[in-house]
Amino acid sequence: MFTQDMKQSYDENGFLVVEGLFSPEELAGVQQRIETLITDPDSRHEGVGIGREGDTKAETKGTGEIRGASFLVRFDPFFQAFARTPSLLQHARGLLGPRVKVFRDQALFKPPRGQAKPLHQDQSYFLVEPADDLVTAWIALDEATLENGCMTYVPGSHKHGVFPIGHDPERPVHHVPDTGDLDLPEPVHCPVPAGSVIFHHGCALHASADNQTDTWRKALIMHFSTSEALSARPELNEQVSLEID
Ligand SMILES: O=C(O)CCC(=O)C(=O)O
Repeated sequence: MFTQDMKQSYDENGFLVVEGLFSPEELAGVQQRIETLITDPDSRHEGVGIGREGDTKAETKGTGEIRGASFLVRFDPFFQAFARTPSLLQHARGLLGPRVKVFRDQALFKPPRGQAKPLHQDQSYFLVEPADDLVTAWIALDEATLENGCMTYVPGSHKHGVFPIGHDPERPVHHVPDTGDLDLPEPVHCPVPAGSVIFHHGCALHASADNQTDTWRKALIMHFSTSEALSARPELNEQVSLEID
């Protein structure tokens, strides 16, 4: 059940960990679908994209293990039904208000020994306005641990808006937030069991480390916004994953 204490904690920290929001039974179908996608990427619905470990570097693009997917919710009715799970929507509406949509969706699988996701803000890519109207629901499909690259957040970082961005020549697509001389707190690691959901503000600085294990660490990610919010990047408004309210 969503409570006002949860909202208060989210407002203060910029993220909210909800353990066990999905039961093993609710999660089983999604886990199965993702296993199939990983073993047979060609089976995916038309429109669903896949990314590979090499894609973050121009010279290795298209190589390596499957690292992620885009638009499962937008193009696959199975994932649309999952996005409408009442307990998930109750939390999204509790954080955003009564009318929400899935602005965009993706999945990040972090294969065995897979690479880190460096520190970033979702809003530096999505530019949804108003800036408070984007909440990411990061859904753990496996247990996420310190060893396999659980999510890590800088508490309170969402209060500073979208930081100017720099670029890392090694990772051309990645936005590197420039936090200047701000004295931000140490990042907090958030290990969670499968079925947990971490909700984070679109401006919260977050990252995940390398997967140092021989097993996958998979997550489905839904970026919720209020129904009326729009991105300053008009092309993104043409690609909304799922209108809900
Ligand atoms: O799953 C991860 O490791 C990173 C996910 C992420 O950056 C996000 O949900 O915005």
